[in-house]
Amino acid sequence: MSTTSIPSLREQQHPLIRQLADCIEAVWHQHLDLSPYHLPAELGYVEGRLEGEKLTIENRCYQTPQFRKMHLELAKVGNMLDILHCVMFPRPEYDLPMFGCDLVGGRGQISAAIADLSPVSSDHSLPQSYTSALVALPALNFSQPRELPEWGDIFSEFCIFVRPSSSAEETMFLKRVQAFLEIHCQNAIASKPVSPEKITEVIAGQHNYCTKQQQNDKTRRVLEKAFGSEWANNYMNTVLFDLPN
Ligand code: BLA
Repeated sequence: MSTTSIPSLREQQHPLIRQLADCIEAVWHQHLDLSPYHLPAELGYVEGRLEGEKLTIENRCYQTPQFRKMHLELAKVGNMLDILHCVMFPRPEYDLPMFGCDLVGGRGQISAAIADLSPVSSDHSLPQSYTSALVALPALNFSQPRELPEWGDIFSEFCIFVRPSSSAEETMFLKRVQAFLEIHCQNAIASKPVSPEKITEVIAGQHNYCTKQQQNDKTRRVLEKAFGSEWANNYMNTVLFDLPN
């Protein structure tokens, strides 16, 4: 284990992952009032081994008045697997959706690109201000859409889950994530705290989101193989998808 991270993983990642990481941080810095968020000790930068290859994980984490945790993670397994994972967890006092994004690639090709603003209300609808902004975005056509797994009922009708098949499609994905983030940040800073009853509903919605994401066996398997099942379980439950209080 090491606490230094030079050179940054970012320079070694697939170009789309690098561009998306830069884009996410640029939008965050531009719109939000960021403070550091401290991850559990020893989990900011981690190294393990997966099938003889080195697995490196690099985390960046912030918080703001509206978000209790904004997590951007880059991971790399030798030359086999490049991963970007990002989740913005709103404070439950605000009725805001969950922004989530995952990019998984290897050997020059991104196999999975997913991004969404996922609802947390009990009727599975987004706040009206989000819906009106999202329906106004142009419809996108990707040549290789992917099927969501069973636990994917948490995602909204605006979710994009594709295998980008050209650099034009990679750019289309990048621009759509940027639009999601801008809509999200603008709505978040304009939002007002909600009633105690609504807070209870938001917590339940975030709880459901995290519990479903913890069922992603593909993520779990990568982490288990490199670090063991206990470590993987702890990492998924405390860093990737910790439950709100
Ligand atoms: C898929 N996630 C995957 C896959 C891998 C990982 C290897 C399979 C890729 C493929 O099928 O082409 C691995 N993802 C990781 C690892 C980390 C990670 C190791 O983030 C972290 C260290 N996952 C998320 C978030 C979303 C998400 C925030 O972390 C969505 C907002 C979704 N990832 C997601 C989905 C799949 C996936 C839906 C496809 C799962 C399936 O097909 O069963």
